[in-house]
Amino acid sequence: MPSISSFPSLALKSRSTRTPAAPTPRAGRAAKSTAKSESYRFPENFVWGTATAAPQIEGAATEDGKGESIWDRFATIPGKVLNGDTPAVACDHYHRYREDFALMRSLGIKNYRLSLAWPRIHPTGDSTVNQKGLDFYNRLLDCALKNGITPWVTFYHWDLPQALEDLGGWRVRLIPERFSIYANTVVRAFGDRVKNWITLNEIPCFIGLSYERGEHAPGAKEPKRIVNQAYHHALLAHGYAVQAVREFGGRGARVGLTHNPDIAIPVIENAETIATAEQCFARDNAHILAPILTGKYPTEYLKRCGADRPKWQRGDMELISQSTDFLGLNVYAGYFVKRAAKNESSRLPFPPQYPQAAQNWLLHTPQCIYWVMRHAKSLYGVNDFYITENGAGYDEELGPSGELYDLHRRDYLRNYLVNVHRAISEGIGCRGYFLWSFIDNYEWAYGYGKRFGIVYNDFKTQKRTPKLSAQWYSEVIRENRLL
Ligand code: PNW
Repeated sequence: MPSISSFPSLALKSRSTRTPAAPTPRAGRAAKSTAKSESYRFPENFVWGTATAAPQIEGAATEDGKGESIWDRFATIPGKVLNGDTPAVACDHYHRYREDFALMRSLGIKNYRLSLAWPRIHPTGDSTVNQKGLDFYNRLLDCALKNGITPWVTFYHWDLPQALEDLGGWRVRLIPERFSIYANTVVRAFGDRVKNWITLNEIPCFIGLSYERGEHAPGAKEPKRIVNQAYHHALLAHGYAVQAVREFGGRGARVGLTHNPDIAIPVIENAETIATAEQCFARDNAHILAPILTGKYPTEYLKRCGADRPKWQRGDMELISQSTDFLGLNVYAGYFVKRAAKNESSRLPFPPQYPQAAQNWLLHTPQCIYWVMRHAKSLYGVNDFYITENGAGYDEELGPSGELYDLHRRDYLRNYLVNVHRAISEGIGCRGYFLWSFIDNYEWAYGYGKRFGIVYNDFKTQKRTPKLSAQWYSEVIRENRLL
């Protein structure tokens, strides 16, 4: 089992090798400075974790009966993914999960958000089950638990079985119905060991980027009416997954959606700008948060859609808005708003020199992680949040002696966590934080070019090397405070 100390490049010290601080003669001063270093402490039961997703790390794309996913197909279309990278091998986690859990354990990571590959379990998307797919996840979950790692399982992180895309994909109502079969299968199979379930990852990405903008699999550019209907079908899938957990999840099972909202940040924190930001937040997320949390599409949203509004059937809104146990939030970047005169936009443009990570949407806006929870609490009364993703991607290489001092990532993460702490200190119920990602992985249309991991992966040799940020995060978890 690799321990942290088997990665000597960062000279990581385990707790036992630490020398206790020597008593200082100037006791008064020392006491004061110790008190100071206690700032940014997190609540006792705060959940610290890391996150990944099946299609981004597993590989083994055609092994043991796995069916083709829309990402397996999309990646082979020339020009769709940078460098023509495919998820066929990724981090080869399918064969290396034991080493990966050992590494996680050595870093002190006790919560792990992963997703299950639908096409591994129902290869053609109908009710036929691939036992070898279930066997794999049985082995994987057992291994995580043996290492003291609690699994947080996402049903759907974008890898639709290609066979279902061929039947119309998220455009058609058949897909949430098929999803319901899949959700039942996995909760029945794993509900004895999995108690934390996440229904869907980022509806705006797997509908908006995938069926409207054509940037993600299956690469479609549909008119508004079809897109709005696809959003509705995703909401139905969420409802079916909640139902599956309630029916088969057993004692202590909890479930929630993971959403990646557009986040308006008041550029000046005065009452009027805060109100403007909250209105923007309500409008931007009206098609997802309102139906799920209030059981209704807001009138303003339906007006905006006009003739392209989604159609729903009797019972849909009840299914969609069943009560959940938490709201998962993936938080990367927000935008600033100012008070605006009538007919003027409140949204501020980002100047060209504004700091960002290696993708143009990854702007350094740490306050957004505070405002997303404050807006959601204020608008919908939700007060159980998990940050199910937060992180930053860069172009990175190991240094000359095999180390990676990713000060850029440490700084990004720390600034966001300061804002998580602010939320908690104001009584907002943020219960946990999952760093995206445990390991560099398949970054969708960017292929293997953008690295989000706190563990570096050499995709040629599959050698894992924790970066400086892994050491930093490991100590943050151990101390339960920002360091
Ligand atoms: C999320 N955007 O995706 C996903 O949940 C992860 O699978 C992904 O690797 C991670 O964030 C980093 O990208 C996003 O364009 C992809 O705004 C694109 C956007 C947001 C989130």
